Amino acid sequence: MTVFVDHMRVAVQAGNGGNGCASFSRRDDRKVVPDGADGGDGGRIIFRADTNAPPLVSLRSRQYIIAESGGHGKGARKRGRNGESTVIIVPVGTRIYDRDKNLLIRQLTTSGSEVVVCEGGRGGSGNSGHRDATLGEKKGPLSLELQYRVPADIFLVGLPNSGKSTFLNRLTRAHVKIEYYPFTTRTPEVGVLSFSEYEQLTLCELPSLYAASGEGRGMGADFLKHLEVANLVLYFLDPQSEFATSLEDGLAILKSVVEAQNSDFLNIPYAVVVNKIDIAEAKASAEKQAFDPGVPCFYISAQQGEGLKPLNEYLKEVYETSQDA
Ligand SMILES: Nc1nc2c(ncn2[C@@H]2O[C@H](COP(=O)(O)OP(=O)(O)OP(=O)(O)O)[C@@H](O)[C@H]2O)c(=O)[nH]1
Ligand SMILES: [Mg+2]
Repeated sequence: MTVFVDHMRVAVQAGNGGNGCASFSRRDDRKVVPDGADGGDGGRIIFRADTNAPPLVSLRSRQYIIAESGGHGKGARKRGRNGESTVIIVPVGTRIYDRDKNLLIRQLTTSGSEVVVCEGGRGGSGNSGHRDATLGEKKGPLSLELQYRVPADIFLVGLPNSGKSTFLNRLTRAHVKIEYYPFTTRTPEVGVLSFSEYEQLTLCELPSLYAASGEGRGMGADFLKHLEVANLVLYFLDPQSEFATSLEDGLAILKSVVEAQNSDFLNIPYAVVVNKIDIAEAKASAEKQAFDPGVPCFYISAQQGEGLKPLNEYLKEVYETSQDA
């Protein structure tokens, strides 16, 4: 299994400018003239996001990335060649920070978007045209922090074994592993829900939470930082869960773990999904409990496909609202 890494440090350095050349040649009329050419510019460092990029962890083997320097100028007005720029392909959802300035340089949110983080050094001037020959500009290292946030619209946050993976697999083309035991999903899992060819929402299942997650147990809470980019959270509950005494208790547990991570996350719009209503006892127990009437709540069976229509319609509305925004 590949390790899921959501931050990485790299140092980059643009290419140095090539030196300008001091050279003289004798013309046919025997006059000596300067003919040294300019040095080429150094290559730039560019980050480009791509949906097919390898995960951030693949940069681990490239922790110091240097672009090519410009060639030195030569006599007879031969300009040095420009250095090749280095393009670093990163996953969509990568944010690039300048570590020394503690500054966000860019958040790459769409495939193909790119940013030049370092311009190459300028080539020095040659002495042709009676200028002074100068050295090329030298570039130093730039220390960067890359952070990755799963680029999803809707996040599934729930109690262990509540059926998040079953739901994700049913609504999207994801093939997430489903087991009868809890904590099967150990890293964020993504699927795309398509309403039509161009109308899509990305769903992301986060590893399960339970009461002790708030005290740092398990790893579920650590992944909650991905909610920074969420438009909607679906809280998943199972009426017969061994991890809560009731549906309300389950929701309270989930919200308190989320709040402990970042209280702003409680302001993200949310809906509650009560799953497994194909089990008679689960359905009966769910019917006895009511949530705050202001909270959209859906009773479904992800396994049997029951109750999915209203939830689908709700998600479509969420999609349409996000397009208007
Ligand atoms: N009866 C019934 N069982 C379900 C339903 N949805 C999921 N299950 C079962 O519940 C178990 C857990 O399902 P998952 O989809 O893996 O649940 P999860 O929330 O992703 O769980 P973890 O990621 O492992 O914490 C599996 O045995 C599923 O087959 C449902 O609607 N009805
Ligand atoms: Mg799962």
